[in-house]
Amino acid sequence: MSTRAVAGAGAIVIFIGAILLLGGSDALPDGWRIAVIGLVVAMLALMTVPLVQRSRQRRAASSSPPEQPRPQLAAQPSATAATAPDETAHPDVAKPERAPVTFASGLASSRRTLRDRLASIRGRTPDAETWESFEEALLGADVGVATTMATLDRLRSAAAAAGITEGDDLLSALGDQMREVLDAERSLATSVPGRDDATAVWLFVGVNGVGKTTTIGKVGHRLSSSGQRVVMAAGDTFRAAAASQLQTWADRCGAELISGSSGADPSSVVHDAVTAAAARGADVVLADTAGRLQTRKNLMDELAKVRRVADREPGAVAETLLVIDATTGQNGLSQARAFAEATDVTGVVLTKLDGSAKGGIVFAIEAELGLPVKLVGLGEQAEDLVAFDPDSYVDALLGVSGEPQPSEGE
Ligand SMILES: Nc1nc2c(ncn2[C@@H]2O[C@H](COP(=O)(O)OP(=O)(O)OP(=O)(O)O)[C@@H](O)[C@H]2O)c(=O)[nH]1
Ligand SMILES: [Mg+2]
Repeated sequence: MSTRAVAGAGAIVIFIGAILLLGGSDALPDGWRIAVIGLVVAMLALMTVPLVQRSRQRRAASSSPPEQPRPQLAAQPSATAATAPDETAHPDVAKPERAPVTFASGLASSRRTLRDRLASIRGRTPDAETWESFEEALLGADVGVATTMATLDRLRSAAAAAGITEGDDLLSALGDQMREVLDAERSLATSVPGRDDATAVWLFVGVNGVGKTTTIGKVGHRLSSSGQRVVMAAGDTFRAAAASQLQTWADRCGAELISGSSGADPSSVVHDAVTAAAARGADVVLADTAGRLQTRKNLMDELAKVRRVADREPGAVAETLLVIDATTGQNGLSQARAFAEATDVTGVVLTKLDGSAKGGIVFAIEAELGLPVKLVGLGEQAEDLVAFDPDSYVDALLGVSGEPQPSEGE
């Protein structure tokens, strides 16, 4: 029965009871009088119970602490700032010491994969089996069929011309040949020729989850540490958590973040960021963009528009960096082709090389597409970004010189 019904019935019973009781002592026999009194008392008690309950609830509510925000579920690794290490989250917990990440240590697993295959080449006269081992080794490191075949053809000619009769010399010749291919200019521009006064914009593009936002965080860390003033543009307006992920990185390196509302035109966000950066005299704008499939024409057109707008006064696009995940394999090549067509890519950032045995993709990208690999991601921390160094790359990959790293588990 509801509180209202009880109150209504109670009121009627009390009213009738009062008339009967007050109507005169003769109106009711004694037995009935006692029954009516009992009924009235019972109804009064019934009506009081909900009132007492309600007042108890009110008292409890006023003395309880304010409602806490609900704990967030852990986000997907590629989806939010939770993927970025947050030192401020546990200020009292000392970070464990960690060996500095080096290019060679990042290539350890690629080298491990290659080492056994290349071992069969060393110390013996090259024969059909040697060439097969070469082919397997290069394909296994994700150099790709076309580049592997072209490389081995050139190597055969070079070996014949130089009269090479030792497997070790053949490996050295391959190293030389790779260095020749990897001779691109790799510096990162902070100005555009003829537009020195414009604010430099570095645009980061690529498919979903390759590490664009993380790379911006790492690059921001690098630039800020060297005294540059950085503004970040949250050009990924597609994914709700993208701006807050970038905000975490911006906070960490003291950069300013310019973002727009969810679903806003990414071009306008980048334009706002460039305008703000120019007004504040910042050195470079690092512009994030939403991940997109290279096969989606409308999304590639959107990217071309972002680039055009970013390149307008007061900004100038100094770098368009295509971010490629080293674990993706040969699909990275088709990504590179499509993005280069849409946005004039000036360089490649190869991420996640730390978790990949496919370091050969670098060679394929440069040999087939002529795009310089400028930076390499070797982990998830702010410091885990190094410049690409062709000599260390060839040495680490082929084991031509330099001893295997202790981290290789030897
Ligand atoms: N091991 C390793 N992980 C990396 C590296 N770079 C990025 N990651 C991780 O890759 C995941 C995706 O990184 P994001 O920066 O969010 O990738 P994104 O390209 O911005 O993703 P979308 O915006 O969703 O397209 C995160 O878990 C990063 O921590 C790297 O060099 N090494
Ligand atoms: Mg992102």
